[in-house]
Amino acid sequence: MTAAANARVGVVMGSRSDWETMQHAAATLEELSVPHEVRVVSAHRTPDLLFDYAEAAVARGIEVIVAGAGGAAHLPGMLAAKTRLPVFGVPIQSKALNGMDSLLSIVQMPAGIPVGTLAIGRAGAVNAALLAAAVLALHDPALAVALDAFRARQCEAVLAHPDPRA
Ligand code: RP5
Repeated sequence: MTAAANARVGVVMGSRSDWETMQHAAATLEELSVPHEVRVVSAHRTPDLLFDYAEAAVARGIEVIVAGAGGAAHLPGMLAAKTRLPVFGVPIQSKALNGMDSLLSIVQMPAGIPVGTLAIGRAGAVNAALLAAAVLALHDPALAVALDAFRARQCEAVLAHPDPRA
């Protein structure tokens, strides 16, 4: 599923240490059978790779980018600056400031270059993947069915256990 050849979603992160959070984005895409790739691309440590990745993404067939970063989290914004593809940013829960640094540096994009910013941590990673799938599902009936089924399963799981003590 993660083969780069037919990837439609690029899941990128600033460091291997972000994988603990970003694995949840990949797992969600996997559950929906969305072809995706996973890459470490650092805005600070590998700036040229960042430019190359963003500039080549459209031609390689990537349709949406999910980008996780922590601290001074430039990665989603810089990717968005270099590609017209939708970019969804996931603030990683940093040790020093609990992810508030990541959140604010991703969400406060000046007008003109948007980054859709999700919640800090696992919830953001899962929801970024779901948003990416929702974008693709606009023109992919099979994926729309899979997304509806995902939501139905989630609904049924809650309704099946109404008593939190049980
Ligand atoms: C950011 O710096 C990464 O996105 C990561 O969240 C943070 C810390 O990276 P490491 O020092 O753990 O590699 O670029």
